[in-house]
Amino acid sequence: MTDLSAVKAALKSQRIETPSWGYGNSGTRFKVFRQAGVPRDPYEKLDDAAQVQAATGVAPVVSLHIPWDRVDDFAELGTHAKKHGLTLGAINSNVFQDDDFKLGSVTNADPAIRRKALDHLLECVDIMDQTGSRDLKLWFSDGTNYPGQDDIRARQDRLAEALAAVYERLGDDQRMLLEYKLFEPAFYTTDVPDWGTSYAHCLKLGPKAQVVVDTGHHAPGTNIEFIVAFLLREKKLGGFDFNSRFYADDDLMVGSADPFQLFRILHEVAKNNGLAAETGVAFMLDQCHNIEAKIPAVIRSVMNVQEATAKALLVDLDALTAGQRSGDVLAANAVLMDAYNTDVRPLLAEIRQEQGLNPDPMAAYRDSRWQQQIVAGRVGGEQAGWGA
Ligand code: PSV
Ligand code: MN
Ligand code: MN
Repeated sequence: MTDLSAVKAALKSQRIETPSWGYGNSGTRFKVFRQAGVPRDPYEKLDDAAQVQAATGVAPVVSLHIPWDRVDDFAELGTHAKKHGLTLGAINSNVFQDDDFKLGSVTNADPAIRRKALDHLLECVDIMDQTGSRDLKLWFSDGTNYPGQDDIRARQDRLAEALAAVYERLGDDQRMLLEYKLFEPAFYTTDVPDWGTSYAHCLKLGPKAQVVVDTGHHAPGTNIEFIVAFLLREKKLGGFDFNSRFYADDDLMVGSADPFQLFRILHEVAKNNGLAAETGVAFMLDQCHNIEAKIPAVIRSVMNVQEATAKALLVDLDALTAGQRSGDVLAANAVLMDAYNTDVRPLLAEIRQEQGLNPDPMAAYRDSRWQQQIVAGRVGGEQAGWGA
């Protein structure tokens, strides 16, 4: 039997981190569709994130991307966040949008370019000191397009050297999260293509280096929940970049294409104590809302993570273990499916009411009339966007 009060407590204490870039304009390489009322600077992105927090109560942390969110005074940005009941979360580094990094950043054959990339990563740690952020998220677009283009092994050596220098610079309460991605923009080799490569580097670096699982960064059919279970067992799961995909790195709303997969992932998290704050698993979104309204899309995404988490928490672990130990394949599978097939929306509505929130976060946002306010008020200036 599951203890409903424990389930409720776990759902109330879960924290879902929203990405600053999810509030800005974005698109594909074919077209960016600009939306009215989109933030013009990082301060306004936080104002929008505050609306998500007001509607859901579980999204008080916002990830930043440097240089997209560069400001003169990060401490002041932190104060602005605090005024809105928010804190600044992971600092996402960016060594993929500078012409110098065409052939790679930290793995580039040219030592001067490697130095430039490393300096950016170290600057991100300086920013973390000012924002109070715990996590530095590292994603490298580094790789090659053609066989023979560069030495695969030498690039690993260069990567290891840069990671060690960043690791050395981290404070006692700071971590680096190494993200992997199968391909894109590199199409032949990628220098951190999979969890195994990320894990091997993190293991060598030490306890402050952990793997981040972006759910859109695998080959189709990859069993992500296996990766999650493995990394949790090794205490190397730093967090998630949640999003959803049909084909490649689609960055769609988490849980939209395959809610069952999201449930399976969160079952491994819940079962292996990954929801406990002290485990340090960061539940971040990494999404772009190209055609849908952005703030409601982030709210919907937070709700999708909550629903999958609620179902995961409802799994009757005693019955599951009994089925597994006795080799009753069908019984064990049925326990999991029973939880997945439970409609948890009334439970989540009840929890929200207990927290003094509107039971329907989408309605809460509509009723706030924030959308009308920003469409009318945010005129002039350059709207922020992916890469702005
Ligand atoms: C790369 O595809 C990635 O997932 C990394 O996390 C980047 O920082 C992010 O997307 C930007 O949207
Ligand atoms: Mn990501
Ligand atoms: Mn991605």
